Amino acid sequence: MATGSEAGKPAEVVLEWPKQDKKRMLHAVYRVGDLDRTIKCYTECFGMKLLRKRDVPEEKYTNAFLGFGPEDSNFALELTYNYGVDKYDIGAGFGHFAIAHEDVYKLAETIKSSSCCKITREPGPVKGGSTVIAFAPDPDGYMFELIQRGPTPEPLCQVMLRVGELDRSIMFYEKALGMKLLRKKDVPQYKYTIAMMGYAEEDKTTVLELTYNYGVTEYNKGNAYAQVLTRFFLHYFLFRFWHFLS
Ligand SMILES: N[C@@H](CCC(=O)N[C@@H](CS)C(=O)NCC(=O)O)C(=O)O
Repeated sequence: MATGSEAGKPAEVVLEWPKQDKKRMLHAVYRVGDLDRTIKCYTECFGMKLLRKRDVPEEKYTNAFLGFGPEDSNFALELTYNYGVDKYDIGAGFGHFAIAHEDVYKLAETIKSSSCCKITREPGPVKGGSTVIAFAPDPDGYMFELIQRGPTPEPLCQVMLRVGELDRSIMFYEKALGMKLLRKKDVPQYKYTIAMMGYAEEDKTTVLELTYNYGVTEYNKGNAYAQVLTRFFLHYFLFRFWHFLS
């Protein structure tokens, strides 16, 4: 019988512990060039709330937390503004954040009529499928996918990352972070495969969408984002992990 890393325990037992826990994804942490500009876009266009803000002058940065509900129950975006830095390289490894909305056509109209955001992909069925989506980049260029979906407790529903080796990444998120593979979909006509990874169902919580583009084994990571935080164990142990690309 295979054994796990905890002395003498079978692998099945060692891997059982994450399932007993209330794990969830907490924050995505990334850098922006103008905090007020991003807060205006996320609140006025996307409908998020500014949850809190903290300035750390001794380290010359300010954080702002935004999301659709309180941080103790909802995923949040943790923006970092470094004094004097107004531009970052987002890289190609980051794909998008996704917002679930009951009427993507209406949301896209709200975004188009605002001065702070735009739509770069008009609402309509996803290529190769039927779900209605649209794309709206934020002022720094971080992409937001708008997904038409019924009411959900977590509208901030996906973080999409591109990976160079899908099975290896799936194993990492399963074994190291206790996530489950929720579904996998191959879209051969557009030459990519996606794997949804998370701690609960896709319509109830934020999930990681891993995208593998056929034949692409490496992505430029840029310098704009740092980490996604998850909560492990019942007491708050924040496990910071770097995006696992290849
Ligand atoms: N080559 C794409 C593969 C992933 C992909 O195409 N995803 C779908 C959403 S699941 C998409 O963006 N479709 C574009 C569209 O329907 O216009 C990428 O790396 O972003």
